[in-house]
Amino acid sequence: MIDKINDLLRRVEAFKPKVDNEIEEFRIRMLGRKGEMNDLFEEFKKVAPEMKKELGQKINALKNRINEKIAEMKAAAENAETTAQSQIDMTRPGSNDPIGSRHPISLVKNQIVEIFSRLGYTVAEGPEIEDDWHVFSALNFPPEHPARDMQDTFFISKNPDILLRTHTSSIQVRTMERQKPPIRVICPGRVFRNEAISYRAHCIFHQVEGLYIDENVSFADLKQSILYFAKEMFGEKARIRMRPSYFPFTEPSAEVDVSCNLCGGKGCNVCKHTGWLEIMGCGMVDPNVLEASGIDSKKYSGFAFGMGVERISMLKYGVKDLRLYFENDVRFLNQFDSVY
Ligand code: 2NM
Repeated sequence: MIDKINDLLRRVEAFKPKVDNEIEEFRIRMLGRKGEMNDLFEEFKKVAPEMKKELGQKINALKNRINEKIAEMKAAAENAETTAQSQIDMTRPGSNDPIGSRHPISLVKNQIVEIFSRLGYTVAEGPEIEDDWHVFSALNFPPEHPARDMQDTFFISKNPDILLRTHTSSIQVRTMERQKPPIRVICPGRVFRNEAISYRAHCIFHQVEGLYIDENVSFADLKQSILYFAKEMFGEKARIRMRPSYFPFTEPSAEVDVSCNLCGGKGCNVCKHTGWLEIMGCGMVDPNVLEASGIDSKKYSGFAFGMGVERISMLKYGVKDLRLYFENDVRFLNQFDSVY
């Protein structure tokens, strides 16, 4: 029996784990229910009584040594792990997370706002859920106007009429109600119209509208402001023309065209061989609209204009299909740089 004990001790001392989980295997093989120590204890039962004291001490010493050895091996394994961690090169450059680019709608919206801010306009915002007064009635829409139809406008409730705004003019009404002239505001925001989605229409889109009210504001002021905007947005060579039009809230009203920036006005596919691209509507604010918001139309006059951000962005970047703007395909979005 003494040989067996010495042999086991030698094997315990010689044991070197190659991987960490061999330590646990070793513990089970030595100390487990069917392990080598158990065999020894079984054999010990049969040992002659006069040998029991000496052999008992040796077996106990062996068992202690095994426990000690296991603790040593575990400590060494842990130590190796810490050493490995401390060998990570902390000076290596980190991996780069791409931060993306600003959406072309935000880009163009910011640019429009920035151009008008140079003319002294400040940004005003308002609620997307509006009442009839701020979207229609205060803007001189007659009671039977088609925009008031459920077909064209998303109503949340009828009587009282609560709806999703169909233009950001409601922000301008709120501004006129709140502020005394002179007023110079630029109003960006989402608007909602009940339209089928196509390459040129969506039920949610973005507008920027502007309003300028003071004494002696004229149509000439309007035209020069729009020309300045067109040159800043589409380049110094841009020219504009105005065509008579109709809006309930302006009189006179006009549509604004900019010379096609792709063909320089010679005629191409984008401008449908006319040399002109329609970019916005505008006009002199109707006296009824001024009075509805508590502004003296005898003393003050003003102009207003409105444009679709998607449309401006499509014309500026030559994007042929509106749906690209809300598919969130990074191959499309990556193509726009984020100066604004
Ligand atoms: C347009 C075209 C023409 C407009 C008018 C007003 C207000 F509030 F002053 F009456 N806000 N926006 C306006 C005028 C909007 O968008 C095509």
